[in-house]
Amino acid sequence: MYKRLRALRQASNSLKANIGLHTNVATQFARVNPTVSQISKYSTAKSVPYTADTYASKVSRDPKYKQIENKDLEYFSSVIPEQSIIFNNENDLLFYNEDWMRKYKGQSKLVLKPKTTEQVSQILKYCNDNNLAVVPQGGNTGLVGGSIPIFDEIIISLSSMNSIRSFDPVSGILKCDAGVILENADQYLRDEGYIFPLDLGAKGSCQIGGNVACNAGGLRLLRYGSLHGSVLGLEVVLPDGQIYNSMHSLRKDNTGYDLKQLFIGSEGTLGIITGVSILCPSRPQASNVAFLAVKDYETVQKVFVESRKELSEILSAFEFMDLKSQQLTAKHLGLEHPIESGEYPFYILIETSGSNKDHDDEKLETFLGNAMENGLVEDGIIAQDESQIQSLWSWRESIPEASTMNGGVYKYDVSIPLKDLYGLVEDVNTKLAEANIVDFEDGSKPVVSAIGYGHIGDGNLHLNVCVREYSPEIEKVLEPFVYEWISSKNGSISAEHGLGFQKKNYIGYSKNDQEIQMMKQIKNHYDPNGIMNPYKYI
Ligand code: FAD
Ligand code: 2HG
Ligand code: ZN
Repeated sequence: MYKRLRALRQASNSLKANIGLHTNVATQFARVNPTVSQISKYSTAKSVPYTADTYASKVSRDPKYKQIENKDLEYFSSVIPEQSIIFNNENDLLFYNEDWMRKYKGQSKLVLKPKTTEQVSQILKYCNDNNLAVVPQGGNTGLVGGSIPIFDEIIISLSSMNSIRSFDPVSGILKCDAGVILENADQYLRDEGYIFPLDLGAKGSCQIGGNVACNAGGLRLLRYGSLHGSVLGLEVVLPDGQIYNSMHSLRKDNTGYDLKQLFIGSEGTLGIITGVSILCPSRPQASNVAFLAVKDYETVQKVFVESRKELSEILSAFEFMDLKSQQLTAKHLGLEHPIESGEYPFYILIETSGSNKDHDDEKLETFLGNAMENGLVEDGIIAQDESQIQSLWSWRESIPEASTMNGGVYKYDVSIPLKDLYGLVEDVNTKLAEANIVDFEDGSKPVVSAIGYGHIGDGNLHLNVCVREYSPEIEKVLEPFVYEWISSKNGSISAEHGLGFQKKNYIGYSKNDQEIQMMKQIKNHYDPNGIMNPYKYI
């Protein structure tokens, strides 16, 4: 059973007193690793329209790109075996053409699944020489329409490049193929006593190469930092077929430009990442998760400040969730909320990770005791074992899926200074109400609700506008309003999901003209024919 905080407060100021317990809901929670088969069942049953049709006024096929001919297929068949090629089979192509949100859909007729870096190189060189546009694809869990084609671009899937290359148990450096699934890499490291320095809800499907390509942030960036810090080297195939090899094992190397950084977050626009060398931390020996209820956003911030002060080196995650996100998740999972005692405006998940259980327990309990005493926390629970820890994380990781359950979702992943962060959700809800399209209950309006949650520890809000159907009218209410709002607070329009197709016209809200010009120069230098993931990014 979870240890309950409120009852402890009523009975005693010491959290060590062992009274007051929630009923055990841990076992009811299913671990959510959205695999391919799980993905579509939560989204709208209707078929997804082609992005080229939905956004016909914004994008048209560039005639400079050649269409696939028989001789191209013959060439690809000479490089990889027939079973690594999907051609003209609509059913088999569907997964690769449609995105996770079922918002974007391309019309590719060809998927290639190379097994080696050399094969990727031969394919890319051929495409470059013949003006064939390509989309690199990992697990296709990206949330900005970057991983699917817009027209007939060839999809190059890394899913068959999925081997661990090496692991050094002294330094903790893992070298692997780009197509290794994140959860598999973490499982491998678990056996070695290490942990992958990134964790996120799509871990069961997303790939390390995809994570690096969009510089994913995830649930523990607060502790382990960004991939810009932990990635030590990359192997990348450039559009002309050259293989850039920097699969280094060095933490420190100050010889010249740090070229690998260019590819971290480049979203498949500069080359195809085929190998990753990454520094992995030791797996924490002791973990705790607490789920807390608080009365307002102001208090979320106060609890964050206090947790950093009191938990300091053992704090490894600090997530916040608003009430509507919790109501949706409960409905989606068909479960009661972990804190069963009532509804509260905001919830917080705090994780500690350390090496000494007694020490960490004591620190967490003192912190929570103080927070209760000071009136910061209304109610809360602490996981009592590993399965409860997993259940509480699972609840948090289910929100992205829950947000799609009514039909669709407009997702915005934004960085905003903490004091203003939740204001965006409030103002978007006001804007939707003014447009008379928001309605949380009776199903009569196209927008269900705007919800907010995210990685408070990183200043990163996830604004999800849950809708019954995607529509240009709703999008017009939201954009550019959301981007203007963020810009007015000096935030970033993408904290972690990237630009993709969704935000390619809006980069100007976060980067100035000179920055955009320099990015274009880099793009033109490495990909002069523009074959890499066109119609996206900038
Ligand atoms: P894909 O979706 O296949 O591709 C993403 C982009 O990278 C595309 O532009 C693609 O062209 C490019 N790409 C993919 N592989 C390569 C490669 N080998 N070389 C070059 N380019 C490549 N993101 C976060 O940052 N934090 C989160 O907490 C988080 N949680 C998520 C939870 C869920 C349930 C879902 C569905 C998504 C979440 N995401 C999160 C978004 C997403 O960024 C991650 O799921 C993941 O990083 C994408 O990896 P992927 O292999 O699926 O890449
Ligand atoms: C998360 O933090 C992911 O759960 C996904 O970044 C957020 O779906 C979203 O908007
Ligand atoms: Zn996130």
